[in-house]
Amino acid sequence: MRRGMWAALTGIVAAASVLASAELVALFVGAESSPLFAVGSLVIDLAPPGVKELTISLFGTGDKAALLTILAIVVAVGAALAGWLEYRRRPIGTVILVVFSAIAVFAVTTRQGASGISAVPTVVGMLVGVVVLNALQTRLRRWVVRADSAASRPAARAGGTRAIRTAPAALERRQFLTWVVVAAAASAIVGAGARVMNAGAAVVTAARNALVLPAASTPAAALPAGTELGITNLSPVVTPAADFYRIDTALQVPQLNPDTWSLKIVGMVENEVEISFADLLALPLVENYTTLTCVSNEVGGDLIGNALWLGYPIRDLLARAKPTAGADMVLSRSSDGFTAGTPLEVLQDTQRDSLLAVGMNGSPLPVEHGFPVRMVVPGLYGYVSATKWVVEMKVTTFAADMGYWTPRGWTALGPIKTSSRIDTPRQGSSLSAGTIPIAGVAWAQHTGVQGVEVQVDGGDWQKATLADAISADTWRQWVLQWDAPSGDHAISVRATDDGGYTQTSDEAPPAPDGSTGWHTIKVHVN
Ligand SMILES: Nc1nc2c(c(=O)[nH]1)N[C@H]1C(S)=C(S)[C@@H](COP(=O)(O)O)O[C@H]1N2
Ligand SMILES: [Mo]
Repeated sequence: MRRGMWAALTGIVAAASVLASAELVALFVGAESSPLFAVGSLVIDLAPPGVKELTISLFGTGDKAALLTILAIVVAVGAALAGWLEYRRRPIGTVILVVFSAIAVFAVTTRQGASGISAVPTVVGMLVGVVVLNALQTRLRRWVVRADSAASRPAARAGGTRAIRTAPAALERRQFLTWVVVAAAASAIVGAGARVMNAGAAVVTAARNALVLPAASTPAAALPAGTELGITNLSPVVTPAADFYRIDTALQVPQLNPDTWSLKIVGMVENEVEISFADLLALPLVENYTTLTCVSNEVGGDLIGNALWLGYPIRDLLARAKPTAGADMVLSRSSDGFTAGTPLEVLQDTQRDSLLAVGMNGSPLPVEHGFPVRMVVPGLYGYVSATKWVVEMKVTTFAADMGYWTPRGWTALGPIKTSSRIDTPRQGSSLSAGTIPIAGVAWAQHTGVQGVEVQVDGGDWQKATLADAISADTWRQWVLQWDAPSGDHAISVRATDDGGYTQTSDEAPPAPDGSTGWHTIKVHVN
């Protein structure tokens, strides 16, 4: 009887470890991949109408809590049974655990918007659970074996050695209990912590989904027809948010609730300003296309993307705060501590729409791109300007302060270097002879791209055809129709900006202030 209860306990602790490790992994895969609520939702969806009405009439608005309590009881009873059966006969309990997990996998992967990766937390949880169950059961068996053998030994003969003979049983008992307590405590702490964080993330995702952004009072002009060349494998002129590169130091994407978000402007200002999300949305917002680029982008790399941003001009907020004489930098800070140092004059420039952005391509910012508010500054690399999850702007000086990357080997100022990339054909591709479009993108943010030239096998530079520009703040597509002779070829590209600068052939790595050199690809024409 007592043994049966200990065995049942191993099942409950194993189930707790399944849920705890699934919650932990869900922190990284996404809160919606947590099996706990997915199973709850599945039960709600599958419940016949009568049952639903009954629970609502019984528990009223507490119906969700009631459902979760019932679910917890079902899981606990099932787990206890699994532990007990595993003890009676291996591996029945393990099989039950796997079946329960499979139901949870079904629940998470059939949710709306789920993908295969949504199964990962539950599968990891299941594996941990199997290991925990078997480890605890092994300990329990050892204890039982020792205890039984001690009990079967005739007490009379043992005499003085009896204490020594029973010692192993006590030792095994203590070991078993230690394992149970450690596994249970670890599951409780890790599980509760991760659950709180996942619940927070789910709240933020729900707030984002419910958010309807106001229309811009100064909308962007409609995209000119000629900005898109329509060539296969050429990057679209506007990058969908889902394909937009992502760079940040956040191990875990910060989850900021727009209801409690605020931005403070502090430091060398006459008036400190604090603005809430609602205040921000009530201001006249502007829209513009800006191409973001990461300083770490290698020649030919893909750490660049163009989007339509909706936001409030930072210069107008700074005007309220009134920076004092001598200030030359704004140190913006994100909720997770990242900072960027941006020249004050760039943010105050009336010719440049530096935004406190709330929208990306017509939707609220995706959480991983800075929800609810980020900075977007045309012409500067992201590390000195594009703070996501921004919560503070400190007006200061370059002499007094440094952005996150400056003491780590990157320059304090980060204007984007004029550059260009070949998107098609791909490096190393094998093509059939004939006319082949060589096409790509070129950028010189806030200066503008004047021309793009292509060179084949070190020959003359040939002028590519440029797509229409959206603005000087965005990249531009280009194409050259190439009569491809058979053989091996090297193709290079270079851009010239509106300042008259033509890309240098000198190759420089990204550190400390951005890569240079021509993007060159090799192809084979049959
Ligand atoms: N909070 C925060 N914001 C950040 C960063 C970061 O690490 N943390 N990285 C910056 C860098 S280096 C770049 S290139 C851009 C990238 O923005 P994206 O991820 O939306 O493309 O964000 C900038 N903003
Ligand atoms: Mo970056």
